Amino acid sequence: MKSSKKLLTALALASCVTFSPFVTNDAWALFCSNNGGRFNEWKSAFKKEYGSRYKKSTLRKFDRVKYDSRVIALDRRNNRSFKGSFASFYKRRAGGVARIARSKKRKYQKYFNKAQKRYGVQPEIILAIWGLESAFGRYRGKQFPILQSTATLAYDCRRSKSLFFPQLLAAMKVTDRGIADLSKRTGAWAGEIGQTQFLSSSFLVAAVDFDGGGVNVFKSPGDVIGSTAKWFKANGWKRGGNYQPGSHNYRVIQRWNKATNYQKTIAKLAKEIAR
Ligand SMILES: [Ca+2]
Repeated sequence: MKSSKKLLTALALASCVTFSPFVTNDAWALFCSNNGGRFNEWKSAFKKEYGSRYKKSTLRKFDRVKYDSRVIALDRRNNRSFKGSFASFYKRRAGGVARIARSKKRKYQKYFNKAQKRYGVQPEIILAIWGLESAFGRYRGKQFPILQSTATLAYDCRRSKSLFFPQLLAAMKVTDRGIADLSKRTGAWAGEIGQTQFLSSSFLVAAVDFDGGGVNVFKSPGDVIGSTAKWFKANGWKRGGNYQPGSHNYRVIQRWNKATNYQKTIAKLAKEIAR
């Protein structure tokens, strides 16, 4: 349990990590490796085993994916954590966010109204997450092709079975359905999608077009707001309910990110935004 907690904490640091009830034993059908030597062999095995689930055009995109050693290096190096006091974490990550959040709330009021009406999720929850994950889309950091990062991590032995293999199946599905071409789109090194940093399995459930023109959680605030709200609804959010620690909705927040300091930060920051 200790190592499992550690990896979740470490991963969470990459940015937000959203976990869906997407557990599968599929990965047992494939081998894994801790270096790139057998990546092409693994890709062939993947296509043989799972290729029938996807269109030929999606499989051609998968064919072009390369083993990304930068991603593995970052995964190995990612030993920082959410440890330390909540107060210092909150100050570092949430300081000054509420003021900007309130101006974003005014600016995108119509989408927040729509999200609240359709999914029952209060604006301040979406704003807290949007601010923490990407400073409302201003922070991008170093970018990596999403399908490539996800495939590399799914092939790597450390977390392939527990986490990234299901993410690869979901990333392929997201691409296959035309929701977003994850062979072209880029994100943080662990394959996160858009301004609230969805993992693929979460995005598959949550993606919604809130402002026309297709789903674009990379650029469109309306789609970021709608999709994030939809994720909360899909994970059991009670319409307009209390979300402080101990409440039902707080347990939904706990599904968004496994790190305690992060969960508490979302609840406290949301309250501060709503004040
Ligand atoms: Ca849109």
